[in-house]
Amino acid sequence: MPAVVLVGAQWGDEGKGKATDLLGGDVDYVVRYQGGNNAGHTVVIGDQKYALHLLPTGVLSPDVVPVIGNGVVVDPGVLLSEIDGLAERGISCERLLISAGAHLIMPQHKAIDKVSERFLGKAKIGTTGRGIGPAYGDKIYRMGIRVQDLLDPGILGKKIEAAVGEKNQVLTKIYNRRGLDPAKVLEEYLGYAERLRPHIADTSLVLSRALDQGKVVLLEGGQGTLLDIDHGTYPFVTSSSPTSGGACAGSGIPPTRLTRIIGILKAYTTRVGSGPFPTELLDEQGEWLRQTGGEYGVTTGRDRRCGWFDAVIARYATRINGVTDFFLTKLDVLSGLERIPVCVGYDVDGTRHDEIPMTQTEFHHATPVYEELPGWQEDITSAKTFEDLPPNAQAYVRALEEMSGAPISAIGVGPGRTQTIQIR
Ligand code: 2SA
Ligand code: GDP
Ligand code: MG
Repeated sequence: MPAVVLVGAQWGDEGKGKATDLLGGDVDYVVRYQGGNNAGHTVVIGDQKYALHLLPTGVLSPDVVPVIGNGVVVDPGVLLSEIDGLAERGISCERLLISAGAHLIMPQHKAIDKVSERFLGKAKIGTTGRGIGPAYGDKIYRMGIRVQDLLDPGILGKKIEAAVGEKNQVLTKIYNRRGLDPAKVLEEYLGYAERLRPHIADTSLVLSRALDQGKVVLLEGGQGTLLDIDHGTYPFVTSSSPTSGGACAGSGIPPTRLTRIIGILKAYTTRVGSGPFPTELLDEQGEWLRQTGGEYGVTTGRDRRCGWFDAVIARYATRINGVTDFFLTKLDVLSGLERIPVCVGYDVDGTRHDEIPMTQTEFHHATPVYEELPGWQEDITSAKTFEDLPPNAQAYVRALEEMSGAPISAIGVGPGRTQTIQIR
């Protein structure tokens, strides 16, 4: 009765969308358990490219039930446009289930996300501006409005009145912005309620029963380990728990039912938004990785910061998530390099660190200690087996596996559904 978690091992954009899609044929439910439409998960099927934000990637597999779990923050307007966009391309979201316990992103959350980032100036987080942090803030502050509130117009009206009233104080008095009209917000959300009603469910119960019946549930993480609110590079993180622990809290599936934790690991490192990034390349090498790897934000279009593989981070991801195996992605992007530096530890003010330093001050001071591995020149995008890879590419994979502390079970050699080598 397996429940499998798929988690980003770095700062997100490791290729989780493709990995989820790849497993789609063998799973019955795909569940988003945290985050919201800050995520951008790309899936390439034949000549069609899909960028999913709030919908679980499983929506692209006709026999999968896609589920938005209680840990997600839902922007209903965005969700409906995503559903409509897929419908225009012949993909039905009729099976979609949305947890009654998930929280709603409200217009005030988006307004505050944008204005507070401007207020922070140079110290900004570099958020996606989708209202994620403020929505989770209200959840923790017990002022949130949930999907189930859409089912009761009386309650919804009262909650919107209170929440918009409070945030109008913040918007007008602190940020000197115009407030929102609660009546208009209510009207807008009542419209969403009509369309979303058939999808709202007690998803934790549905998933528990499915597991009892021997169904396979895949819990699809957004963002990545280093963006986790607890275990990431705080405050330069997202406001949810992308790590495997978050999969339980955000879906209602208990830890005892998890059977496999797949870490998605890019063959180099990227990050979008502010915050420390020891292996970042600010030179033409970084630009080369960005262009060769197509490293641009799927949600905001921002340039992603790029750097070499960081084994300290990979080991950390193994430990924090309990990774059972890794999918290594984008190995093809590294073809053509003479030598490939890999970060094996940090120098922090003269002291060698083999683990992520305890404090963020130290992490900000970390400079990478590199080992260089020999590169390969061949195009590997058509490789079907591990043995098809050039010897140096095989050695690179084996070295990363050794340093990361968990076996690599699949290797991505291109964005396409079929461009994956299964190892075990
Ligand atoms: P937020 O909006 O509050 O979650 O932002 C807080 C930090 O989390 C980062 N973050 C992400 N990092 C990588 N990928 C994400 N999704 C998009 C993508 C990003 C995009 O797939 O490309 O399009 O810009 C994602 N979502 C949030 C964010 O950059 C902040 O550092
Ligand atoms: P996610 O947020 O983890 O789902 O990743 P994104 O979709 O934001 O970014 C990953 C990008 O890499 C997408 O454009 C994918 O199509 C692409 N991709 C995934 N796996 C591979 C791979 O093995 N090789 C190449 N070249 N691209 C890949
Ligand atoms: Mg992404």
